[in-house]
Amino acid sequence: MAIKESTAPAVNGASRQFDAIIIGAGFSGLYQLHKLRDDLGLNAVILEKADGVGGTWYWNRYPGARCDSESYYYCYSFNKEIEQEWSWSERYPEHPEIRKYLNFVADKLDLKRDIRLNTEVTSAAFDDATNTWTVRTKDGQSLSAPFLITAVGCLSTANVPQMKGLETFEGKWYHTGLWPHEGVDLTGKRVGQIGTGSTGIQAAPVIAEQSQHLTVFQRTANYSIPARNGPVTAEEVKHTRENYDDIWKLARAGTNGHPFSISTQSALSVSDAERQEIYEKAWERGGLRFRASFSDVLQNADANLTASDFLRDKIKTVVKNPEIAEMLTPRDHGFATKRPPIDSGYFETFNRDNVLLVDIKAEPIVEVTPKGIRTTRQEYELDIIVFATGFDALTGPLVNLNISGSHGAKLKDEWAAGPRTYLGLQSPKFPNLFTITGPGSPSVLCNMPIAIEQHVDWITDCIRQMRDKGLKRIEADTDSAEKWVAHVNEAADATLLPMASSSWYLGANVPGKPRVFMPYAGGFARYTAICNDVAQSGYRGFALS
Ligand code: NA7
Repeated sequence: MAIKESTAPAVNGASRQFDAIIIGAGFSGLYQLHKLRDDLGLNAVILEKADGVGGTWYWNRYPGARCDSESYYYCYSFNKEIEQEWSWSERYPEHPEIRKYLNFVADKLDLKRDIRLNTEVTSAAFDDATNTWTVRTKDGQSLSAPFLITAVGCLSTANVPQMKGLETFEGKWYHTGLWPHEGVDLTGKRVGQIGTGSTGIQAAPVIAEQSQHLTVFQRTANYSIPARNGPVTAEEVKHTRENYDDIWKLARAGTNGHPFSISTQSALSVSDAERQEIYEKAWERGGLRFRASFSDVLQNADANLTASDFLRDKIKTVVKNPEIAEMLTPRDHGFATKRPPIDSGYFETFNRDNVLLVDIKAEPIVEVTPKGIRTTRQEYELDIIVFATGFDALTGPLVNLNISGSHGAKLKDEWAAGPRTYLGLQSPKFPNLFTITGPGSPSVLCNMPIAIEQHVDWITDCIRQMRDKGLKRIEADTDSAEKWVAHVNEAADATLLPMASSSWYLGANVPGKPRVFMPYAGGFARYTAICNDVAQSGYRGFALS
């Protein structure tokens, strides 16, 4: 089947009234449209700002952009045919392949006729009298539906730091999450990269190879585990296809939606030699599974220290210059208390002659100049600045939709002190609005497609039950949301996650953002059981009418 990245506007282009409006055509929106339209028979539409499907993967096209979940489980599990027909080429899929996959799914399920591309939502308002959402778009459309579902992703609002003098820069600058589709020719260029999170760690080795010179401006040193990327063999594809039922069962039973179990033994219960051997094996295997080497890496500070020390030592063995190795060694937070990156030659990059590391805690950036970046120590001349500075995560994409709910309540105001949701699925005062992978759900702590499918299935079932019972309105109780927020905090506090002071899980990367731990850290399986229980109880904690 020929797969195109973009399609013409949807067939239902003239309609204004729907049963459900979905915002966003990434993993979440596509599956939600399929469920509502093809399972429930609803008249549903996706509104998508971009000119193609893909969501996060439509926008993130920076050099080296690929998924950190392994391809065989970074995909949908709901359709056997898709599972059996699609094959991934690499252990970690690169961004074009993920877009190709999502286009394949959209074509296979004939979703594109109900997707309005190039349609940016500028506001959404709820009318209490009619229990209807009205959504307005940049191109002047006004569409309404009883249900509004956001499928806008967690990492879709770029965080571009307000740097003095940026407008005077004579070269070009780019944010990794808004990378030009035609690519950027880095040949012969002096590139400055700001940011060493998962994105920066993926991008630096590729930029270093393509450019004349790379200067990495590092604010916080990071841990990273080798991805050990490589081609997927025909035998692996066969094995995966034959075992998908077990793979999904395992993924859903776990903490992070990955099809591997976290070890049940404590890092402190084994001898030093045994522990070293286990970490070595995990290091050689590569990938996020390293985190699962012991049961308490994220629960016990002493256990965490063993993993952190192991990874710190690895930096020393890879990076030849001891001073640079020390600059690259994280000292302020424990391994995996921030989202752990995985890499393909990140630390090795600093052994190259054309790469320079600048510690901007030791020499803070003062300003961007016409010629480059000036720190307190010197000016670095650059042709291109790459902001790998992350996102206004989880809340940014929702707040930016300009949503007003019951009696004009604004989401922006309601969440001014941090997101207040019940199960990460709904927020009080916003009836009939569902937020796929919203704050307060496992979302970014999870392999995303698994988290997305669980939310979409729950939402679809809820709408089905409302329809069957003739109910028109569902709204989370304030009390349930307060209790849920307290539980989200309690779940985070049972881990070491809140201890990383510069983590985007806490909103710490965006100046002025309230410091609240946003995703649900209690584990995917536990979360699913809570959601199922709420549904089975007749939607305890929600007001239905
Ligand atoms: P992250 O993980 O938020 O990383 C952003 C990086 O940019 C990080 O090193 C930040 O340092 C740095 N940063 C942010 N703002 C500034 C300013 N103003 N000056 C200097 N440095 C700055 O974003 P990513 O895109 O790498 O990854 C996001 C997620 O996408 C990732 O976790 C995966 O889930 C996929 P800091 O650490 O805050 O000191």
